Amino acid sequence: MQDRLRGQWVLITGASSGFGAAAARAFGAVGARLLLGARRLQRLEQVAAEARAAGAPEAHAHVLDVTKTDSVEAFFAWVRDRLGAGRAHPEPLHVLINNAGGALGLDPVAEGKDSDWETMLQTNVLGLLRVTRAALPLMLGHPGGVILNIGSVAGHEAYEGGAAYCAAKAGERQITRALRLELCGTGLRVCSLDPGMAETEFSLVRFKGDAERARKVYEGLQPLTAEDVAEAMVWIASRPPHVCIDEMIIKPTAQASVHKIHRQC
Ligand code: NDP
Ligand code: 8X3
Repeated sequence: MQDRLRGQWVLITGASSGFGAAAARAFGAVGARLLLGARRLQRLEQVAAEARAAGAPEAHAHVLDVTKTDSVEAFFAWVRDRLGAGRAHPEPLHVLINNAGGALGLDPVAEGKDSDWETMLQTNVLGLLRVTRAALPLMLGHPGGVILNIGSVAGHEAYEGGAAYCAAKAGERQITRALRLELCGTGLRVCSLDPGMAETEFSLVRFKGDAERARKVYEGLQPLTAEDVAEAMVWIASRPPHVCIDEMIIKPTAQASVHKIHRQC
């Protein structure tokens, strides 16, 4: 089944760490060709090298800030070049993974910071929209393509201190559903993969570099790894063209809900 991805072009946003970096290696291992974007170019180039070492015939990196329309447009000009724009038969983009995002802060609304709220909505919601708008012309007319958006359990359940992040990920779910309706009949698939607790740089970013606070989030339980989530991405993207995984929730066994977590300590 994963042979279906061999030679296909897979674009991953937020590929410099966590899920995106693990996805680059996992898609590389099944022979996909990769287009990787994030703000930290040096990290991204290192991930591209790892993906090639894992088996990717090609893995290219380019700086991308999904919060800025100019940056998204420059990134897609580069993508079109990689796909052979200008040639008689440019190649299509087969898989788009909208993964760039994250949370900032865990403040209750009463103490919330405009800059945190704005960044969360810019990356998780508006960034996803901008990237998808730019990618669609490269996918339409090529049935079987996949748009895979990374949501979260936070889009399903609210928690204290998570108002803006939960709103952003609920927004991602609704964008996914709207796109699924808009693209019905094109042969393109639109999917949401919604993970629970996974140990990446997510909490380090949320707590603005406070490594001790980030570590405590996962204390006493076995969280998901980035590789667990990347494996699910490869599975979703490698279903036969008539199969669309509309939504998948993936959580650590110890996490029954955002509030019900079994910790052994
Ligand atoms: P990481 O912090 O490890 O990775 C986040 C990635 O997003 C980085 O590559 C970062 O790259 C990129 N990114 C952030 N802002 C931007 C931007 N403005 N433009 C382009 N890229 C950006 O966290 P995860 O891997 O855990 O997070 C990946 C996705 O998964 C996010 O959408 C997150 O909300 C979601 N998620 C995470 C869960 C978890 O528990 N870890 C659970 C559920 C969902 P750079 O800084 O180089 O730009
Ligand atoms: C990340 C998972 O539960 O911290 O999306 O919101 S959670």
